[in-house]
Amino acid sequence: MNVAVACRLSCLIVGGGGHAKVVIDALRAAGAAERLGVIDEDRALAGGSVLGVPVLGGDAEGPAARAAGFGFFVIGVGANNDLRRRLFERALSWGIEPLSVIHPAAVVAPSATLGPGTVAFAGVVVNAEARVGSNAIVNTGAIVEHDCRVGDHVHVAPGARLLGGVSVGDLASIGAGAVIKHGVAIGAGAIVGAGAVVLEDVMSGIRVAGVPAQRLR
Ligand code: JB3
Repeated sequence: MNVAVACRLSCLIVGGGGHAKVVIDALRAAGAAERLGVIDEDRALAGGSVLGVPVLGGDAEGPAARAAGFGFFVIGVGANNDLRRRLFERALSWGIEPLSVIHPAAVVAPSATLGPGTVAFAGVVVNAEARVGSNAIVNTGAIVEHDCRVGDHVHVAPGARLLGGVSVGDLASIGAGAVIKHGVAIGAGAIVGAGAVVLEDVMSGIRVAGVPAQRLR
């Protein structure tokens, strides 16, 4: 696992919007900001910058960025887990490696693991023997408690709390401030609404919201 620590490397951020700004801040706070570049499909951003990081162009620039020495990437798009997955696979095809980013104000237990490309922002706690997959977002202030199993391309939104032993399938989204009760399983691609309190398993692809959480039709 390549973790952005106090070392110097060249990292491409794929997507240059709001989520990318938090990624850039976390990379800088982790002291891994020798050289950063953004690629974004919005032509209006080309030639500009995001928090002072130059926008190199769109995804077509990926191979050229690799040739120019960008050896690592983080997905900077936050809003759409399936787009994040596609961009993650596209960036891998350029021959660059996903970087895991842990903000210094995050607490990740030594026995916990974060997969490649996963980000843990300020105020996050990932507790003992929790496992988070690749290209996941553990967003600001979220808690992933002991023995949790969080899949690939999952978004745990700000302030969400996964209690002990919770499992979350690939591509699922856990909304801001949601609480997932101990041992509950959230299926792949499921969506848990902001502020929901989930007391029972949620099947793959199902949307739930409310206190206690109920299926949304
Ligand atoms: O709620 C929080 C704390 N964060 C949200 C985050 C998780 O999701 C945030 O408030 C936003 O709701 C959202 O952040 P994101 O994904 O950065 O949204 P936005 O600010 O709209 O920026 C998305 C950027 O991705 C835009 O600049 C798009 O042009 C760019 N984009 C879209 N498709 C792409 C692609 N960039 C590349 N390189 N490739 C694409 O295919």
